Amino acid sequence: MSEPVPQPFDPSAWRPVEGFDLTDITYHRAVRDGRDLPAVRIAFDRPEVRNAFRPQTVDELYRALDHARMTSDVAAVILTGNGPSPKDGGWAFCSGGDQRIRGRDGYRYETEDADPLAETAQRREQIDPARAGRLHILEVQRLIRTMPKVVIAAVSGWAAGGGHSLNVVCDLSVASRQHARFKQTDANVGSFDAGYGSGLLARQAGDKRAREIFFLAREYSAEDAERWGVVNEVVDHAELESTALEWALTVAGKSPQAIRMLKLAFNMVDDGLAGQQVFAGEATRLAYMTDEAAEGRDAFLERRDPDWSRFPYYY
Ligand code: S0N
Repeated sequence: MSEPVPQPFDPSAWRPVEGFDLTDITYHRAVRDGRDLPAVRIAFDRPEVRNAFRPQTVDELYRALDHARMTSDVAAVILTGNGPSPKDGGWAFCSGGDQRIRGRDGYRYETEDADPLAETAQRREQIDPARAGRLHILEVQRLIRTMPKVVIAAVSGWAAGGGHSLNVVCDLSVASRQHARFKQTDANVGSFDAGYGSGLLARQAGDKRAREIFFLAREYSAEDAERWGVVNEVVDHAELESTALEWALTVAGKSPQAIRMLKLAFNMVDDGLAGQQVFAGEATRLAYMTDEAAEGRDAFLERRDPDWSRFPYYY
């Protein structure tokens, strides 16, 4: 008898988020004693291909992340990969773009068993020219990066290619000691994440190490990833999601405004004017709450000169 596979996912701790018709990911809200907790779990659900993403996957991922962004009582998002693979028991966080359909992003699978390479008339009809060649995983990266909430990668298995980059762009990462493995395969398959996937990796691991990870595409372990700064902590596989949830709830115990400002401040130094714009939007929102800003607005509406005398030039 083989050992039972330890499952990091505890179904009793989560309920499916309603209103989503999903095929490629799962989306859950944390619950305890019948009450919602301020954390959600989004998981790739294509374990038979090491959780590679196709356009449908990316669309679903974006929708779930954006819903989490706009849900006001959600403080943190856990991003992970379901497993194990029904084929061979392997685990994956995400193995990046589905190489069978890369560059053919206009394709929409109607059935799971459709041969992605078969150029049938029926398949050609499924092409949406508006979507052809879309690299919209980068939109997901930007959403993770700019959403004013903490996104935690729970690396349940392989993080390869675009999946490696997704781990890099998450705010915090916890990795499975037994199953997490890392490999930046982009250059093996003629692909290159020349944005966050390489730039932030160099920030995290150092420039030489990041070049090694991309140029040599060697496999590295969860312990290596922790030592190099690509993940925060390595835990036993069975404890992966309970650890991620504990972190999410710890974040939820902090001041929401402070967490928002901190995340956007961490980003700003690397994100140029785009980062400044996101940070500044939050600063403007805060400024609107002051009596000083209200005075400017009211003076305009009341057709009088503003009276700034109550507001100091120096704090
Ligand atoms: C992950 C690896 C290392 C795991 O190896 P292992 O454990 O030996 O498993 P395999 O036997 O290789 O795989 C099991 C089954 O899963 C299929 N599969 C695995 N990965 C993919 C994939 N990415 N696409 C399609 N299928 C995949 C295998 O074929 C196998 O299937 P069966 O059982 O039927 O034989 C190893 O699998 C591996 O190296 N995978 C490929 C990793 C990779 O190169 N990914 C792509 C890298 N590039 C990107 O991700 C770029 C995409 C992207 O993010 C992007 C960024 C910027 C701009 C555009 C894009 C874009 O969207 O393209």
